[in-house]
Amino acid sequence: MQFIDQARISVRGGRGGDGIVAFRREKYVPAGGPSGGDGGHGAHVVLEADSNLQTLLDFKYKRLFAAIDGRRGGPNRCTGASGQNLIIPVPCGTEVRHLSTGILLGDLTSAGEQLTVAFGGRGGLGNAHYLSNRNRAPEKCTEGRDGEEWPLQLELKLLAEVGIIGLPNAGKSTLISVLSAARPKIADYPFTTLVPNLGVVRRPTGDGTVFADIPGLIAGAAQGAGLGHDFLRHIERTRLLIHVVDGGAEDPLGDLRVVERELEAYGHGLVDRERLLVVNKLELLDEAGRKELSAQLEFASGQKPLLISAAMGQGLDALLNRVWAELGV
Ligand SMILES: Nc1nc2c(ncn2[C@@H]2O[C@H](COP(=O)(O)OP(=O)(O)OP(=O)(O)O)[C@@H](O)[C@H]2O)c(=O)[nH]1
Ligand SMILES: [Mg+2]
Repeated sequence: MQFIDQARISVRGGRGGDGIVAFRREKYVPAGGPSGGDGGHGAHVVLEADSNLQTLLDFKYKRLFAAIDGRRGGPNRCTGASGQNLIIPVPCGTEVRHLSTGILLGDLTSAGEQLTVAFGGRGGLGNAHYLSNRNRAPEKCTEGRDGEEWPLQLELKLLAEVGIIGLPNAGKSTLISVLSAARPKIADYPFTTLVPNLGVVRRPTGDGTVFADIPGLIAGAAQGAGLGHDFLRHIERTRLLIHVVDGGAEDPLGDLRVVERELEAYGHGLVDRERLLVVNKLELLDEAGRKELSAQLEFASGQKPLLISAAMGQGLDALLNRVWAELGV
């Protein structure tokens, strides 16, 4: 499933260094000519597609990117230094638009692809440039030019890598709300969530992974009952599913089976998708109850469930560690 991650940034090329006025002053060289060097050019701002990034998360914090200015010219016709271009890594698939006009400047699709988004200003000319037969001692030089400055809109179509599924009311939306900045509606009645909510969760390596909270599945979802069917299609493209079972429900084991059966009935390889089994609302169970439920679910599903309380924030680190391990990040 897709959603659009957006960021607005400003980019500014470096200013060109000024040219200078200088004259040769050397022993035995009377009336040395003009020797003022040119200014260096301002550096460019360049966007580069980087396959290690998946989201535009980092642009929420840093918005202005200015490349460094060129240096002034020096005496003896020395040209000032031109700065190194500022390279900004962006995820593959980022579209770059001019903010106010919406004009598409480029689409960075494959890793390593570059797009120059703000050219640095040219350096000014030193007086050595103005030497002529008429004027043997020019006093003229020019200033460096300003670099370009643009407001940009970055857009990235995100794919959810992790899907959160389960029966209505299991606590899926609560879970995404505590893991990410997403703020979906949460309520104690079924079908609170009508369309998927997406949230970006920061992984240990720094970048984000997109989680999708899918509307509750019910028996018959694969045949079109409830809301889930439309969204089963969306989770086809996730890499990992988190199946949330309500530990406080009357029959958690039965609930697990309902959802498993729907995945199977839907086909398209969904039952074979990597899945983490999570029991939510653990604080509603006492120690003995947790053990018993864990054992039952493990027996039925073949994997040890992770116990969490989304509402109380318990077991979330362990859950995320498992998620990163499964995704190989
Ligand atoms: N006791 C307890 N209640 C929880 C916990 N997590 C969620 N809830 C409650 O469970 C109810 C359902 O939570 P939601 O997050 O809306 O559930 P959902 O799975 O998104 O439900 P649908 O959108 O209807 O499919 C709400 O009243 C939550 O406050 C928990 O860890 N412990
Ligand atoms: Mg919900």
